[in-house]
This record gives sequence, C-alpha cells and structure tokens, in this order.
Amino acid sequence: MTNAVTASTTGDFAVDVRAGLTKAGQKELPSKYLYDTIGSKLFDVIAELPQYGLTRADERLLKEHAREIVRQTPGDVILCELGSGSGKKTRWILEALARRRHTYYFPIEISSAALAVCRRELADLPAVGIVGLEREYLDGLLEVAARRQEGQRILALFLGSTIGNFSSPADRTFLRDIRNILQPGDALLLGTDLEKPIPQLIEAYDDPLGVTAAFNLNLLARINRELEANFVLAQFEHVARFNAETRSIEMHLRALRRQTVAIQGADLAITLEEGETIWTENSHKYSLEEVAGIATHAGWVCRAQWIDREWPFAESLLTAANVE
Ligand code: AVJ
Repeated sequence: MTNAVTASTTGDFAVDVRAGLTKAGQKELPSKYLYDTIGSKLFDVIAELPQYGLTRADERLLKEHAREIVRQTPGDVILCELGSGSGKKTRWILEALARRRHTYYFPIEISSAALAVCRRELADLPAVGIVGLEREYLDGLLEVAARRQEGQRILALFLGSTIGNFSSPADRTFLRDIRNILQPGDALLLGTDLEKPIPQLIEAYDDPLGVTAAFNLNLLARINRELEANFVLAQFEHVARFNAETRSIEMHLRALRRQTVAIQGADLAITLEEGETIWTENSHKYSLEEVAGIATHAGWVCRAQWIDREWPFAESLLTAANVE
C-alpha cells in the first residue's frame, strides 16, 4: 500500500533564500534546497564516486548488522526514516524486520522525486507496507507517532550522516526533538561520518569529475528556475574547505567577479563582491565519543555502535531513556 502527503512551498523557498542572501556577513542558503529532482539524482551519483566512501560505508554496516539491530528492537516495530533518499540502504533492515512480521515503513523525505525512487526501489519486498511522507523530518515523525498502535515500538532511522549538516549545537537539539516525540523503549539508528585525514575529505567534497561542483551549483540553477533569478553559473565556482574549529567540511559558492543578481520570485536584488562566498552546506565529522556524548545529552542511551574500518563511519543504536 503506498500514498503521499505534500510539503514545503516555493513561498518557503523564497523566504529562506531572501533570509540567507540578505544576512549580514556570511551569505548562506539552507542545504535542504540542494535536493530538488536534479540535486537528488546528482547526490545518487556522488554516492557512487570512489572519492566519496560515506554511503558505501553506511550500506556495508547496515547489510552486515541488520539482524543484530532488529534483534535489539524486539516486538511489533514501526520503521520510519528521516531523509530516506533512494531507500536502497534500508532494504536490509526491512528484510530483517519483515522476516519477523508484516512491517510498515514510513520514508520521510522533502524530495518527491526521491520518495518515488524509494517506493520503486523497495516495492518488491513482501510483508512490507510503504507509506511515503513528503514532509520535513519532525513533521513526518509526529505523523508516524500519531499512527502508532497500542504496544507498537518505533524504530527511527537517521542515516548517511545527515545529522552532520546541523551545525553544533543544532545537532544535539535535533536529537532532543526526536527524543521528545518518541517514547521510552523506542529506538533511533544514527549514522555518523567520523573524522578522517583532511585531504581525503576535501577530495570527497570536491571530486575531480566535478559532480559535487554540479550538485552545489545546481542550487543557483534551481533559484533561477523556481524564483526567476538570473544567476550566471559560470561566474561562480564550487569550494570545499575544512573548518578546523568546527571540524566540518563546508561547501561554498564563490563569486568569480563582482556582480548583481536579481531574484524576482523573492523580490530581491543582491550584489556579491569578487571572492565573496555563499555557504551552502556544513558536514560535521564526529569522533566516536562525541556521538555517544551528544546522544546522552539529548536523552538517549547508546546501546551499540558498529564502525566501518574501510571508511571511518559509525552506526549507533540509541534507545529512548526514561525522561527524568
Ligand atoms: C547526504 C548530507 C550526508 O554531507 O556528506 C555529499 C551530502 N554533500 N557531498 C554529506 C553531500 C556533498 C551528504 N549528506
């Protein structure tokens, strides 16, 4: 059984673009807007790049430890996923759950294109009902919690180190927000990319094929398409840099010359100086202790952690502690 409910509008997009590009100091754009149809497909290509091992590490851990993860979340489980993307990685957990009983899976995704891919990707799974929610993460989670039947436990997945896109302390606050929506006994499987040599990170976020550059520049193309703007993409370049203070990879778009851009859909005209950047994404790299620390701080108990050796990445199974 499949159905969908629609979410954020061009209005929100215009408001967020206006807020980010009129900010004093560092101009910025929310990274969630990287994922329109073209952006989602470009990310699927990034996930295949030899330089970008994150998605494969996540998938290896899920494939290897799905049974153990499911064994540690007994009973009648509802599965939901924040930012499900193509859903490819979720197959292993779903198969392990569906071996036990019929399972409902709620992919929560802002990109309708990604939701459609996810439904197709997992449609062959027997004993699984997919209910796609085209929503912001917490709105979708509230919807799932409202559908919980008596005695059911929720297992929420937040994979692929998307938590790293929340600059500290927003990552802790977000884990706390999830904790507050769920109940004692519920669980969260959290995927986090771990610290690794900076040159390796730079290559992963600025690949020689230029796919990540296209993924980043597509955000300006999207503003042109959806908000009638006149960004000239050739007058910007993709930049990936490591911020040692925040231990994060930052993606920026740098203006190659002084220019003025009109964004009619946001009733806005902005001027960028030569060399000025627009900050488009933050990707924090965690230490293992840090993951356990922010989880505990947010009301979770870290039950188990699995680490990929080839590309340092951790999967952490967190259970909701009783709130004091
Ligand atoms: C999907 C958000 C986890 O931050 O590594 C990939 C997105 N950005 N290459 C990440 C991304 C540049 C990715 N996440």
